[in-house]
Amino acid sequence: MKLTFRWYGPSDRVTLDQIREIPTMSGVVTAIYDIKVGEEWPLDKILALKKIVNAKGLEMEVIESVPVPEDIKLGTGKRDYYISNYIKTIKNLSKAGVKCICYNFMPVFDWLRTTLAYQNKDGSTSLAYLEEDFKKLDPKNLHLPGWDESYKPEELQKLLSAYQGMSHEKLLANMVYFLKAIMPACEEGDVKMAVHPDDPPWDIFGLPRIVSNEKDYENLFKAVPSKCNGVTLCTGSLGASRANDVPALADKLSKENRVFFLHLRNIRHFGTNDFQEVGHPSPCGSLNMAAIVEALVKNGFDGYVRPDHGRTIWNEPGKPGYGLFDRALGATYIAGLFEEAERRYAK
Ligand code: DNO
Repeated sequence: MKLTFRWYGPSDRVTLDQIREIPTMSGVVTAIYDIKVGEEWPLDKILALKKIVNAKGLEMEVIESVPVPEDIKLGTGKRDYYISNYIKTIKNLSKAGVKCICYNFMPVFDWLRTTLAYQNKDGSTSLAYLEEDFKKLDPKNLHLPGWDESYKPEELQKLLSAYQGMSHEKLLANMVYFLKAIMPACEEGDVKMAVHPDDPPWDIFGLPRIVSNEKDYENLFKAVPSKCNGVTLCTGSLGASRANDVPALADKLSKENRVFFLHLRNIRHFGTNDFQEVGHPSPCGSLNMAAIVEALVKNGFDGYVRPDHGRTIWNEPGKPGYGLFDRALGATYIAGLFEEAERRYAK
């Protein structure tokens, strides 16, 4: 496996110099953030970013994310235009040596929490989802923590009404249409598409979500069997649902060679649907991290791994979930889990 770290580009408070000092770190997972969703990423911009990363001895083989425009998810008349741009971006990324693209297919919203500063007993804070607070949210007047408010309220309303009547089947058909169109470029350029699961893995605000569980993955791979169609296995996202057995999913998907990228983090369940993010080690939460890693390694997993959201610890300022300290602790824990599993299953 290759251990990587998410880096939000040159303006990230966490620097490449800090990242490269984390033991066994191979590279960063990053993106170009100043291009409008749906537009082509020019090759020169990609190469300029890669140069900055490589200059520090780090690789840039994974992009998270190339966002999928809502027109593609909705299947509007403009989707073919956006798909052709997406294909151009894939080709440019491939030319720059990118091997894996993480994306999601969640309508309107990406990950969703009700607080970014859940108070832990040890003094740290973390992201959490509390069902009771979620029920109080009004999609017509939304101020979600972490939500970048990229839509003006009237734009959001327009978008939400465009999704009126969108079924799971229709959304899947739109995803399949998109994937079938881009797979030839991926196969030619050896770029793996790794869909991130829905977070949390259930429908929200009446919007369908279709990358939430084993059945969803079955439908997806049946419809688009290409070897470049795979997943970002995000343990914290999938694990937020008690119905998902994450080690079993890791086993099944890696046996099928569908796991290209791994987001490792732990969560703790409480209540019915409530969960909070915790430190990475198994004893901190509800997931068996060692069993997940073991399942993957046993099946020959050789993809990219990154520590996912950390808690805010040691009063670190900055982006909740994406500070340096707790993610670096997570990285060394992950390196340890892999070292042991790889030793045990060495061929
Ligand atoms: C949250 C991330 C997600 C992820 C996207 C992929 O911290 O894991 O925002 O990057 O869903 O498109």
